[in-house]
Formats: sequence, C-alpha cells, structure tokens
Amino acid sequence: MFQPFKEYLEEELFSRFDLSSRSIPAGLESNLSDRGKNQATIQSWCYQCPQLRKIRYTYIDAGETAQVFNSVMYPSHNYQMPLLGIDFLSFGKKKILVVLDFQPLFRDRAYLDKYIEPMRTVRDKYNELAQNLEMKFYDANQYFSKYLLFAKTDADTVVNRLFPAYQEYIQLYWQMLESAEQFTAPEQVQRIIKAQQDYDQYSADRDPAHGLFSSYFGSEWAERFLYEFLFEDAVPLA
Ligand code: BLA
Repeated sequence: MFQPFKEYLEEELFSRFDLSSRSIPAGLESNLSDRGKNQATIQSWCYQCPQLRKIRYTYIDAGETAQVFNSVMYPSHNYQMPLLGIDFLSFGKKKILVVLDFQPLFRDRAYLDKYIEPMRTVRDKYNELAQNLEMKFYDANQYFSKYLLFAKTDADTVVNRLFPAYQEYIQLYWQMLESAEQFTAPEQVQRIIKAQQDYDQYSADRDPAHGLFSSYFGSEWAERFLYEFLFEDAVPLA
C-alpha cells in the first residue's frame, strides 16, 4: 500500500544527500511475528548526512491486516527546522489513517512564520486530507502544525491525492532545509538539542503504536524499539 511512498523517499534521499548509514541497535532492524496466518514483518532503515542527523523510516507489512509506513527526519542541531513526520497506516482496505507534518520545535510567532507558514499553499491544495480530526493520544498544539495533513481516507485517495501531496511536502522540506538559517552559538545549539530531546520524550511516552508493536513482537521488544531506536533520546518511564 505505501511501498511507492518509501521508494520515492529513498530515491530523493539517495540522489540529493551524501548519506551514510546510521546504526540501528542489534535486534531492532527487523523482526518477524508469526502468529499462525497473521504474519507480520517490520523493517527499519536509518541514515545521516550533514544536514540531517537522523533519517529513519520503518515499514510494517502484515499483508491485508496492516501496512504501515512511518518516518521522521531530524535536522542537524544547527537548524531549528521542524522535523518531518510521516505516519501512514492501513488496517485492511477500509481503515486508512494518514498523518504528515512539519513538526515544529518552537511555537513563537516568528518561528511559525518562518517554518510553518510556507506549508500553507501546499496544504490548501489538499483540503480533503486535512480533516481536523480530534487527537486522542497527542496534543495537537504540541509538535504539530496547523497545516498538517491528518485524514481517515481510502485507497484511491492514497494513490491520487496523498501521493502528490506527499511529494509536494517533501520538496518543500528540502527547499526549506537548503535555505535554512544555521545556528552555531553554543546556547542556540543547546536549545535545539533540548527541543529535539523533548520531542523524543513526548513521542516515546505517548506513542499509539506501543500496543501494536507489543501485540506483534512482545512488550520487551516494543519497549526497546521505542526507546532505543525510534525515540532514542528519550528515557524510559520508571
Ligand atoms: C496514530 N500511529 C497512530 C496510531 C498508530 C500509529 C498505531 C493509532 C491509529 C489508530 O487510531 O488506530 C503507528 N506510530 C505508529 C508507528 C510508529 C509510530 C507504526 O511512531 C513507528 C514505527 N506519528 C508518528 C509521526 C507522526 C505521527 C512521525 O510517529 C507525525 C506525522 C502522527 N499518529 C500520528 C497522529 C496519530 C497517530 C497525529 C493520531 C493520534 C491521536 O489520535 O492522538
């Protein structure tokens, strides 16, 4: 369902950036769940380059039952840029949930004008993918922008609307990264480091996928996957 999205991202990354592999802790790169006929595989990839200190994406393939493509780009600590967040989920052909956003690290007016307002023209072309759904796990006012795509949708819309929207958001993200202001003063860099860490902590503690990972791969693996790979700068809750 979301393989073309993964392939597009890979083509973009490999052609535009000088990537090197970033290690994934042993045992977390992939896993296989074999519960009779409900087979599921999970596989993750992780890279870095001068502009992006962590590029990770994960694909879960449980056949008809579940297909998930999830990704986060973490800019280098010299950029205040939002993180690029992607979470596309399909459970059967009927239940499809898609989320795509530039996830802001700060919320002051100047920041939002600089890093979030540019999304508006793209967002306005894809109204049907911005449904103002209520968030149950997260707070929409933390680490989400007002121009996020967030929709319950169908397979046709994924192909015909989400795919072009996804390409436009990614192109805009590269553009923004290319022209982004660089911060080098230690106190500014420290503020960015802290904001990215807070994002990891917030995300790990609330991740709605915890149950899904546990049910397929066990709770111990799920915990490690969240705190050692997906959001490695988070500290596990006591
Ligand atoms: C929701 N994301 C979800 C749900 C799951 C995942 C299972 C709940 C779906 C439901 O309501 O039935 C899955 N989350 C994952 C997976 C990973 C993960 C598989 O981290 C990791 C491999 N989530 C993100 C990112 C964004 C994001 C980067 O990981 C940003 C675009 C958004 N996911 C997001 C939002 C919801 C969601 C906004 C709805 C949550 C809510 O209602 O509060």
